[in-house]
Amino acid sequence: MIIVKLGGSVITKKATPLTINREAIAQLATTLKESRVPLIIVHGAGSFGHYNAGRFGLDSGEETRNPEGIARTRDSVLHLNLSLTKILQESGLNIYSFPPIALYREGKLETHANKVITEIMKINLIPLTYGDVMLGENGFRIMSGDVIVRDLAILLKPERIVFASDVDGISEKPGKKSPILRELDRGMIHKLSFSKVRNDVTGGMESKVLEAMRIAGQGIDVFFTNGLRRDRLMKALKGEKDGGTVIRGFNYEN
Ligand code: IP8
Repeated sequence: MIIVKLGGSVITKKATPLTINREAIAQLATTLKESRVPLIIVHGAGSFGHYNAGRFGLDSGEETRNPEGIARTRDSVLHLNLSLTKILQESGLNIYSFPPIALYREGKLETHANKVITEIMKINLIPLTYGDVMLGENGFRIMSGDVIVRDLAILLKPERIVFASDVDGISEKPGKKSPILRELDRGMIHKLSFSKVRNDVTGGMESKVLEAMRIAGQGIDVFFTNGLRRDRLMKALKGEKDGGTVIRGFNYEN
């Protein structure tokens, strides 16, 4: 099984609030279908959730007590989820979508999540969940889809993880001049610098790379690929080189 994170930068037009990227979703749906790999999909909130979370000052680090902010952010995430599910479904992917709260209790992934996902996948349905405003241990907070991917990876030990965004992979510095790294290892992390995060309340690429390192530390390969490019996404799904940047799985003891 492979866990794919469909980043908000692929499925929405990040610079335009509340706008989905219909063409990109239809194209990636075809690639996902053609890959024929058993999938779990987690999607980001893009110009839906991040827009409203930003507008109402909700932050991933802190508990939030703004009922209108929570309601509006959730509403926009649900809207995106429904639109995405519909397009994936129309492309022939049989999606079973559910909110992450179905898997968590007091901010922690429950072990019964394993059974939920296994039962869904047993009959060739594709589990789909998403970054959301979640009820955690101490009230509501924004939970990034990246954190859900990390928690699911640790619980389910998939073959690999694919983070799909609108760039080809990770480079040492932001900007087009710095080439995409084929592989990234622990020792290189401190050398990386990231562009300033805009329209994103959960920390953008930097926090994604940190979550990816935690996943790789469980012995699972993590790929960063461009979800807008069919060839690259397909290679990453298949675990082939040139799919983007890969962080090879390792064990902390080594
Ligand atoms: O886009 C963020 O999820 P992400 C969730 O996966 C909300 O980081 C509600 C902004």
